[in-house]
Amino acid sequence: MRFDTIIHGGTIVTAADVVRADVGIRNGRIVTIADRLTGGDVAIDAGGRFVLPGGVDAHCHLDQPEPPDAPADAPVMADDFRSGSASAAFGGTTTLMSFCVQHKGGSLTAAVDDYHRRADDQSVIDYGFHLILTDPTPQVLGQELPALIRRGHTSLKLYMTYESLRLTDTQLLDVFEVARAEKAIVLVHAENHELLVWITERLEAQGRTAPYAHALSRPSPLESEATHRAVTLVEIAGVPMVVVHISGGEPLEEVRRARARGVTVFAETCPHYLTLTAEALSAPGMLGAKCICSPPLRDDNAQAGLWRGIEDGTVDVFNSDHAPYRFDGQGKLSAGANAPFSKIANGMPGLETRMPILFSEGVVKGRIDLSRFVALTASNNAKLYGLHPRKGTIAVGADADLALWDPEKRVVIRNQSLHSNCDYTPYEGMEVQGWPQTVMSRGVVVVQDGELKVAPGHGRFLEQGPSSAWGSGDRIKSWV
Ligand code: DUC
Ligand code: ZN
Ligand code: ZN
Repeated sequence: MRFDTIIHGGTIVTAADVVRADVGIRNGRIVTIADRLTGGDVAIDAGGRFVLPGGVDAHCHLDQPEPPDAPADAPVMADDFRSGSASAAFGGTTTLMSFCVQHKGGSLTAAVDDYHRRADDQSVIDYGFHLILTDPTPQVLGQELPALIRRGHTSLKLYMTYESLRLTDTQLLDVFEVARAEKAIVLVHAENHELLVWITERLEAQGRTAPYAHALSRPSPLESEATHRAVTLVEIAGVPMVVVHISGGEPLEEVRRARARGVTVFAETCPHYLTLTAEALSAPGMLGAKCICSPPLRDDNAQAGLWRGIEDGTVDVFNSDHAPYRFDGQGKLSAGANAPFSKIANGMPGLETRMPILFSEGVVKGRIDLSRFVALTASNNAKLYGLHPRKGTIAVGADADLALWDPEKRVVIRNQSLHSNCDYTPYEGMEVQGWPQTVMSRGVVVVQDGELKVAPGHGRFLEQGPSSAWGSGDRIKSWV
């Protein structure tokens, strides 16, 4: 058999196995996996490295527009699909899922059309869109949403906080009802809005507006309560849910308890919650603003709880929540050089460093094995968001999206070596072990030895199938 490319001399890692084998690629797909292959137009020597499925980062924000009525000084995202996707590829990720936001008073379908204009012909890796639904009007619930889910947008993100994005519990239930009818999966940002506004008002009245106070304004019980409430709502409505960006062991416990009683709920956490604490918000001057995100960074105990969840299988997916706002210009401090924490854009960059950080802190430090690493960074995302088995695994028929991973390579993370347009990384100076040497998307080398090898537009839009969470039948019970 002839192949366009063969990869030989590597060790293939999937979420199930670790095997020494060669990979044969034709027309962008994996067509053979065998002990020894010859006959490739191109032969790539993996040189004993790991051959991993390219990462699937199912939580990143790229070129996300602000609402039309946002003030002129509203922050602007540093990365569009061009820079964001390149940054992802340099860190071993070959599929990204970004968020297409409907603004209140606007059409969801129009938001999707606009987001295609922002993404198409820009990305260097394949990409899909979760839908952020903020205004569940009868038109949106009755027509636009069902049509968009049938067009392959089978995942919806819903917010319980942020004035411009949040839904009430009743609205959440209305959306869940449609999600159930159309077999979509929901991603929920779980924080108790009224509680955090109430605390923020008191902190501001006391003059405590510096970045460190952001963490005080959103304590862990407020996230646990909202997680518990979200679980209750999806349990009643009968729809699968991913609780996104879980910040510590306490909210994770709500997921554990829900699962134990049979609720179909999944857990996501992110690199910053595993490696940074709220201490980072107390950096001199306004530097702590770099690490403002929501839910906020917490403490060692919360981190230890998350690691337990990574180790025992409670955490399903590990995503960056890349939300890049520059420290200069119209970014983090767009509302002023000494802006109160409540006016500082939430989020930090992380697409490029996501896989190296989990490999280094998880695999190298002996907390998880290689297959669990692949499950967390690629396979589980592909399954949950209807992209499996095309993405997230190494199997005959799958897209040849691969990362040839050097497990020995040590890198001191420096923003100047990363490829996002953000002007800082929260991991500046952190040493990691493990970095991809070669990254391929549909059989094409995208990154090789630190160089980008494809032009924007290589990446294609991905229509999602139904989430694996729905299984084969009606096993998710509804109470109504
Ligand atoms: N929180 C979010 O909800 N989204 C982007 C980043 C963040 O910190
Ligand atoms: Zn969120
Ligand atoms: Zn996010």
